[in-house]
Amino acid sequence: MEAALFAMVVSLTQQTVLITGASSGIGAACARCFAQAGARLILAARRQEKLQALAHQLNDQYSTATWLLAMDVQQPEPVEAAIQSLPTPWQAIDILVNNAGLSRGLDKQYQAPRQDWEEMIDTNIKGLLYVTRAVVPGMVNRGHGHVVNVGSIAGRQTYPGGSVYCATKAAVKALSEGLKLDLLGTPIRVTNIEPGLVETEFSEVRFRGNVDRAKGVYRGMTPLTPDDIADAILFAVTRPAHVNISEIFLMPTDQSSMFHVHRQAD
Ligand code: 8X3
Repeated sequence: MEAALFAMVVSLTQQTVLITGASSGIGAACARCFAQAGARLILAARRQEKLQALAHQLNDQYSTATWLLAMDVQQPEPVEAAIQSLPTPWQAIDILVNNAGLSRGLDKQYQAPRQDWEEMIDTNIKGLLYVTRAVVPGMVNRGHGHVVNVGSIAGRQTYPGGSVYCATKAAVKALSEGLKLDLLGTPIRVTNIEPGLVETEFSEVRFRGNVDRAKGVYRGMTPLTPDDIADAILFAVTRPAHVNISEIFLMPTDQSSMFHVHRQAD
């Protein structure tokens, strides 16, 4: 008998997926994408109203079972408590998407407000670590799991005014590599996804609600969408169990590096 050409891909039906920062952008797109693929979702974010609206929508559209977690990843004890307090049917998390992250300002390193640094470091590095620390031991005990960290092109190239944000994403790259090293010998997989320009609330948050400045980031070019990133993550988590997609680096066709973006004139 001929061997099958392609090994069976992993099905997401009834798999439990925890997504942080699920209320908008890439997190919400992952929720929709995983829901469509049949997963059950633990949606975590600070903004509960947005999570509730998303959960209703997913239930209507795909009959998705959801559990909502009011969680600020910057707070280690509450993160630990939230994961510990999951009801029994929700405790066995199969996939963790560490998506919660933000950027604040574009000030020079020697001038930036210290508070901006703290928020980025506390969310993008320490928050990711807190959630990982709370979830991965269960994966190891059950012998099953996949951690997806949302990194960035900013973890590969540093730009003026972005040094602390870029440092946090370089840290996500190192933490992804380190987690994979520490999990060697277990079946747990780790993926770092590194998008270039994606149009989300990201720039609005960076510029504290200055919509015009935020829109200028994507002016005259076609950025990636949150759905593009969710689609790439879906690819990584549905590969056969022996395949670990360690990194996915994706950019818009209109971008070739942090410093090279093709823009049409207005
Ligand atoms: C966001 C990408 O280029 O806006 O992670 O910093 S960039």
